[in-house]
Amino acid sequence: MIKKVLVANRGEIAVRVMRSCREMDIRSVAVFSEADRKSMHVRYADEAYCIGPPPSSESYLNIDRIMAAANRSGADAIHPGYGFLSENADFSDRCRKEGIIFIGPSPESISTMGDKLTARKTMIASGVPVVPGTSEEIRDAKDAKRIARQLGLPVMIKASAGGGGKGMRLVHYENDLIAAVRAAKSEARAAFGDDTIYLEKYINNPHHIEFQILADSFGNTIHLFERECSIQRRHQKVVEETPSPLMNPRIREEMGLHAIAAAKAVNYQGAGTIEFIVDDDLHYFFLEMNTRLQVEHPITERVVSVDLVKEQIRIANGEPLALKQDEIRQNGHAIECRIYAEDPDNNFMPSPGVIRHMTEPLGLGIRHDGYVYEGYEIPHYYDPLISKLIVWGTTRDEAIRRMRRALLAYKITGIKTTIKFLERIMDNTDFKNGKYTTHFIEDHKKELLETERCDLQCEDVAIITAFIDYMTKLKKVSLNPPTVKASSKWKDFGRRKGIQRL
Ligand code: MV4
Repeated sequence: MIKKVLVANRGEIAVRVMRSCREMDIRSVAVFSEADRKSMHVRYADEAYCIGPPPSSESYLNIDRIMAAANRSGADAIHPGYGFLSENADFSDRCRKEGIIFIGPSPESISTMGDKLTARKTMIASGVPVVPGTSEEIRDAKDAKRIARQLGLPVMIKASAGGGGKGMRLVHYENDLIAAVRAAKSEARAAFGDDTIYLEKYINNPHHIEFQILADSFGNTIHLFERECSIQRRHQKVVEETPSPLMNPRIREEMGLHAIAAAKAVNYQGAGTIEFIVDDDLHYFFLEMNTRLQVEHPITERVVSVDLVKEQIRIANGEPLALKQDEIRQNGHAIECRIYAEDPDNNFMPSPGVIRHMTEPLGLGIRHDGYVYEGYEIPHYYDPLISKLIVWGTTRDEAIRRMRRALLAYKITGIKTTIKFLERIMDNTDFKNGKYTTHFIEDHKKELLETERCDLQCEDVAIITAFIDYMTKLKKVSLNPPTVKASSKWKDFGRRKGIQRL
């Protein structure tokens, strides 16, 4: 049985994982870079090890140093969180070889799903619908032309080693195809060391809907319904919700069964996510599988009442799933807003720095997963995610209103954040009506980014007020110089009739 877990991550997700460990009486071990000595995950853990300099390549991505910390601490398992090494097959393999439990899938599952062309072929073989396109790689321009004619333009060129929008190219006209194929190949070679590409028909007005799955080592695989993640900016999710306003019970059940089939096709174990692209007519297609716990997992936890990290740990312990498919229900509605240390008025430039003041939203139906505190300096080396605000309501309308209240109550000063931008999304008519696709942010950029006439933080107001107060008193003092010689401090005070010296 797992007694001690090393969390190979930082920030909010490291704290999130350790919270579940504590509830299970499992000791937690933090690893941290030199830039993260004062990070909350280091304070929260039962013990902590410095694993190197600030750049991730020398710390959170360094497998040798993480394994050394695991061995030194006597941890019997490693939780990778999301990002960093979470979808690295070599890391999962290394844990297996060193006899440390990797709280995640096997290296084989990670590799199969990590190679997008192999994943596509595997899905086709298991009867999971994929986007019309090739199941073999595109070798040259002639190949590309023939296939593009068969599919009909526009088409998407995708890198097999890519994913999450990396190395993608949209082609509208046949004349652009040759150049696009060449560019995509060289870009993929430079970025991933692998220039394998394939073609898919372009899906118009797509919705991004993903299914959460859990699979144990006894062959039990269940799904925990969907998350609607179409509100994105440059392939970075901004708002997620569940249930999806686009879905109906029939399509939900069908997609859930296909999600389970997708996981079974790679003998998946642990928590995972099947990403689908869905068009306006509810045709859905497998896009890729994320073989990790995702940033937006809390909305599923809230609506289905399952602690996904605890389930991951139980599965890693070799225990069977406690829940059966027919015991899982969606209850109410949950929304997550991602709060980033970015400046929406300056093209979402990262805004690292010291948190001067913070007031967190509280009350019924609110969960706040973060890691920053007053006086903490957000380093510039890592992802600028500060926290995730998750709300629950009995209905979608109540959840949106609750999120508005929470965002209005949420104050962070010292750095720029995306809070105001998120408030505007909650106020948007199309969002409120549940009528949106992955083009939402681009389509509503103007309204969402409208600059404030006055953007003062409360410290600025305090400084200005103090200055006005100072100037007012300065005037009074200089216009009415004391006429009576002070005989004592106390008499003088009374004579000045309330005008106090600064
Ligand atoms: C597509 C597509 C349209 N047609 N594939 C982007 C992330 C990666 N997982 C796949 N992506 C897309 N693939 C076909 N055949 C549109 C996107 C896409 C997208 C998908 C999900 C969420 C946001 C997106 C934003 C732009 C493009």
